Parts: sequence; C-alpha cells; structure tokens
Amino acid sequence: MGALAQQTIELPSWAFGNSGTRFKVFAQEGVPRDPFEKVADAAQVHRYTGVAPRVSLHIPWDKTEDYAKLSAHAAEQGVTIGAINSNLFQDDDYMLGSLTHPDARVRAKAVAHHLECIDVMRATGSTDLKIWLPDGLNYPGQDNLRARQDRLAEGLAEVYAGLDPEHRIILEYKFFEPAFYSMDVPDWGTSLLHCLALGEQAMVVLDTGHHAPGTNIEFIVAQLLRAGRLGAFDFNSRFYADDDLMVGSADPFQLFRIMHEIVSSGALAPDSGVNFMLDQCHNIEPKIPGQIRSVMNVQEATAKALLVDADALHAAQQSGDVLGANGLLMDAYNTDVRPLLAELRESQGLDADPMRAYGASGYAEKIKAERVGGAQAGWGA
Ligand code: AOS
Ligand code: ZN
Ligand code: ZN
Repeated sequence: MGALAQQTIELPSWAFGNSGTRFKVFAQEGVPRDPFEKVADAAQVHRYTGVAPRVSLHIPWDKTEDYAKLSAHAAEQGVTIGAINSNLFQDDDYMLGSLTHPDARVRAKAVAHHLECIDVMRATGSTDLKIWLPDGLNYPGQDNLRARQDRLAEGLAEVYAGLDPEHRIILEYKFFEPAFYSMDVPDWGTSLLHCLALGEQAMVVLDTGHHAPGTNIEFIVAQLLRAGRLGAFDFNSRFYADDDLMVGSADPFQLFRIMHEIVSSGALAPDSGVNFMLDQCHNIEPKIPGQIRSVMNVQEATAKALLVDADALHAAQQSGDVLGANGLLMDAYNTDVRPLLAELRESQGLDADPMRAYGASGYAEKIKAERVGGAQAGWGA
C-alpha cells in the first residue's frame, strides 16, 4: 500500500479542451476557456483520486500574461505545474522542419521558442521541458538524413545550455506522423543518443502510442531504466496509430507489463526521476471523468505489478521454470485490485469510487452553466 500511495500521475492541460480528429472536433459543453480553467479541471481529478497533483502545460496553447499568477492559482487548487511542452508543429515556418530545418533562421526561431519555454518553467516552478519534434521527411531525397541529425544535435545543445541546474530536457520520439518517410527522432535509440550527447539533464520520454504495432514496449522501458535515462512516460492507448485513447483501455496487459518493469527496477517513487504523465485526448467522452478513469487504470496496473511475488519469480527464473515464472506474472495480473484501491482511497480520506464521487459533486453541471464557448485544445483542427 505504501508504494502505491507514493505514485503520482501528471495530467495534460490539453486533455480538458475540445479535441478531435482531422475530420471533426466535437465541442463539449463546459470545457475550459483558458489555462486557469484547465488547471481547475485538472485539480478535480486530483481531488477525487489523490494521485494527480501536477498539470503539464503547452506553449502557446496555455500562453498567459502572468505565469506566476497561474502557478499561484494551481497551488490554490491543490496542484502544481508540471512539464512545459513546446510546440514546433503549428507554424508555417516549420513546414520543412524546426530544429532540423535547412535554414539557420528557422532553426534559431525554434531554439528561441524553447528558451521562452524555459522562462515559463522559471515562472511556474516547472522542472521538465518536454520536446516532441514533429520534424521529418515525406520523401526519400527530400533532405540529407545525416545533416538533419547534426543540426538537431546543435539546436538541442543550445537549448540545453539555457537550462537551470534543476531543469531537465525530456525528449520524446515517434515513429511516424506528421512525417511519413522518416521522422528525425523516430525511436528511443535516437532520443537516447541525443540525450547522452547533451548530458545528465536530458532524458527520454516514452509515449506508449508512438511505436509500430507489436513493439515490445516493456523491453524499451527496461533498457532505458538500465541506462538511467527514462525521464517520463506519455501514457495513452492505441489500437492503430497515435490514437491518444485512455491509457489501459486498449491493452491493460501491456500497461501491467510496463509497470512490472518499473516496479522491479524500483522506479515508482517520485524521486526515481520517472515522470508518469498522461498524453491523451477525450474526443467523444467527457473529459474530467476520462482523466479520472485513466488515472485509475494506471493505479490498477501498478497495484497488480506490486502484487507480483518478486522472490518466487526470481527463483522460478533461475531454475528455468518457464511456466511457473509466467504463472506468477499472470496470477498478479488476474487479481482484482479494485477492493484494495478502494481501501487505499478510504484510508486517505477519499471516496472509494472517484468516478461516482466526481459525478455526485455537481462540478460538471456547474461548469456547463458557467462557461460558454470553451476553447479547443489545439489538436485536430
Ligand atoms: C505528439 O504526437 C506527441 O505525443 C506529443 O507528446 C504531445 O501530444 C504534444 O506535445 C502535446 O503538446
Ligand atoms: Zn506524447
Ligand atoms: Zn503522440
């Protein structure tokens, strides 16, 4: 129970705004109109789960005049500002790339944007600068693959030089989209190489939706933990591509296997350096309950991973007991941990059922009445 109570999950501000696909953005009633309201909604998730005390921001979607005020507002609501996400994908200048662009002027603009994000970190007390690079090529021959890596290394080094000692760069990878022939940071190996070149304050972000179907994600988790460079997760579920569905909804067994690697490496506690973030969009379901459900799914996978009998598993592995070892994992996975989590919540003074408690709180009705003309998260326009 102690280990479970320690885990924290970070929520993305953009999960609370309207979102959709390239075909349609469905507007929902009561969605936030500004970053202050997004933070207030995220705080509701923390209020009923007790384990979601941070909110990631996205610049420019969450741009505001006074970041110290936003940070104070977060504190009043019982949460803090988490990772600051930069945006290199919504500016015409970036059509052929940002940090990898052939034109030095465009690369300098992308570096300057990150220095601006670092200023936001200073004003909000955030320690993670999350970089997801949409750069890449659609056609063979379109640009020089190797030169782009050199430009990227140079640009990242300039951003890294702007960090304060308590800051980190967390560098995400993605195997396709928006570029379809070759992304400039397509995989964990490329991200890790850049992080190693940058220094101790650079870590890899693993977004669970950013791999080819069939990829063994828990292997990547184990490898990055081994290298001491797993900085964060962007949790979500996918059936086909970067679906950004609720984590644990498509493949709860995969989430369990990931959490098993985390638990067996002792990487669950907040001081382990792994930031457990969600990166999701709720296109058709209500957003606050969607986030509550996601947090609960992560907690359930974690609780199951903590149930694995580590000593017995080690013994089975050492003696070559293939079925025994596999059986120990499956026993833990097949345990219903919901009563245990209900008990944990009650011991923390929370309602045993966060979904029910939020539903009964009247918050959804209140924001529907108060907020008119909610903003789009920025996705799917
Ligand atoms: C994009 O596909 C990535 O998953 C990004 O992590 C993320 O969704 C974006 O940075 C949101 O700002
Ligand atoms: Zn992501
Ligand atoms: Zn993504």
